[in-house]
Amino acid sequence: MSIAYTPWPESFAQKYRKKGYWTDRPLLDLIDNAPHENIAVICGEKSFSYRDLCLQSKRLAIYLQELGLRKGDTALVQLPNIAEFYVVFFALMRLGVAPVNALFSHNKMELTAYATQIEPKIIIASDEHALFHDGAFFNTLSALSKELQHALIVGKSEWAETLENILGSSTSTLLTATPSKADEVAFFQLSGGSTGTPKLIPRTHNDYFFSVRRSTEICHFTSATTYLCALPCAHNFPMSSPGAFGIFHVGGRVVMSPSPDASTCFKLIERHQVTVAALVPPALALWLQAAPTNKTALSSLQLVQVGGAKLSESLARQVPDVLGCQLQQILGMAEGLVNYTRLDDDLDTIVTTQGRPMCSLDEVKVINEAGEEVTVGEIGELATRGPYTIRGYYKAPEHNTKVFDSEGFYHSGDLVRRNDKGYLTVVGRDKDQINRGGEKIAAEEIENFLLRHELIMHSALVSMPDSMMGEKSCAFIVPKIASHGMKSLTLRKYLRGLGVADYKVPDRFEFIDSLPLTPVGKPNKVALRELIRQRLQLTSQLDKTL
Ligand code: AMP
Ligand code: DBH
Repeated sequence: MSIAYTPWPESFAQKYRKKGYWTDRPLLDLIDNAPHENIAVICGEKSFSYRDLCLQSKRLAIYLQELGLRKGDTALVQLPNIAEFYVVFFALMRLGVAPVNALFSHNKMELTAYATQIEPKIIIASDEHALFHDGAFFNTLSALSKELQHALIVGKSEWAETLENILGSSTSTLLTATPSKADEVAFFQLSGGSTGTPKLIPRTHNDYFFSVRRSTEICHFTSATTYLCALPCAHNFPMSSPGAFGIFHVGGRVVMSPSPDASTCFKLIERHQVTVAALVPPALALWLQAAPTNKTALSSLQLVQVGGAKLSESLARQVPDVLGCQLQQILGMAEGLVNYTRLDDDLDTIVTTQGRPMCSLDEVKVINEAGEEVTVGEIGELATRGPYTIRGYYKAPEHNTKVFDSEGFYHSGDLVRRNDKGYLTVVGRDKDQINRGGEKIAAEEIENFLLRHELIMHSALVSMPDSMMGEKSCAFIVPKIASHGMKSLTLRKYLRGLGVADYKVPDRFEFIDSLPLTPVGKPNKVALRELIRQRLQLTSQLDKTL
């Protein structure tokens, strides 16, 4: 059985194959065809050669095959930045089992939402995450999802089988399974989303492999490239732009970092002579602050890629001098389209744009509210289709009719300006999402959680400006009664108690008597954003005068 997804129309599929973009090879080739002696991943004091990745993923695949996992099944995976993330990923690829790779910061609510959608047969998680210290959460999930029968823990566990145990034991069983077909779903990416339920993005081998391959060409990755994976390894950016998968494709090295903070990363860069790092803007800002006293540690660094959220021109301009390396801006999305500034672009292009699409068959429209294309330099919404941009979210027919038009273009909700050379600059957003330094928060999801609170009548989540993160989140709350007694602290505790990921808990709560409304009666978020901006300005003025 294969996993359902919205396919590209046959005429497009033919075009992508003819051009050599789709090669009908499985993602498994990324490690199976790599030079086996090379070091693939360095993680703490351990290093894994490509041979290690192949053997370990095979051993795990045999175990999973014996458990009864079959092509077309799904898995829910949640691991921190460790080499085993790739062992697990490629083991699942060997069987044609499609994982959702949840972020390590995700919690009960997110994992439950994913499990409900994919009905996984297995959860593969880490003992480092509190949810998996015992079997309670697994039992709750398996009560909800009847397919869920197995758990595997990376680390120590008293209630589930461990990866270490499996890799340490021998077997005489042969691996008989084969990967899913290249035009079938390989795995699910996560969408930052703007709706109540987080949407899943089915990615096929063909489309993802192309995006990885083309990215390595644009970024000049070779077997001599050493890449620092400091962003969450499951995120599309460090996975595929060109990310760890790009490194595997060329036989280079990935160095895992548990966090993007400057002191951790600088030590790893120096120790392993890292040449490329990928960051979100807030992490870059911290690196720029820390770099002047650590210049020698960074001497191997050639390229810093920045994406996920808008990078200010002033920070961008500091990169060459302060970090002593080149900057590349990336506007990407887990739905597909990735734009890169090119390594040989002039400095102005690199610091003022977020790049241009990676291939000639990426079709990009910049459109006004009537859906008409605007002229060069004018602001409009970015809509796109192409060889690695999905045609529909997983099992979301209603939402799909809203964000994919009749020609198959994905309407990204990003407001951009395109210059005469096709480079895009992000100027805003027309989707109900907060981009908290690269971490996306769907407003509706949090509003729904808040509405479950017995003392809350209405809620609206909006972005507020923040010098470090670019944006933070502010929840406007209309209480049901005047004597509600709610405080920010109690609401934070309430959301954490529900099991919402920490980064989605609002940074600020504002209690008001009623929400301003638009003429059609929806919460007027433009007015609310303006209100919080003014309040913040007032507080900072007061701070200055005191
Ligand atoms: P997602 O759909 O969750 O993968 O998030 C992708 C979104 O992140 C894009 O649609 C943009 O809104 C935002 N994004 C990614 N890269 C950049 C960037 N370089 N500048 C501004 N926004 C970005
Ligand atoms: O934000 C993103 O989703 C993103 C940013 C840079 C992305 O998916 C990517 C590169 O591939």
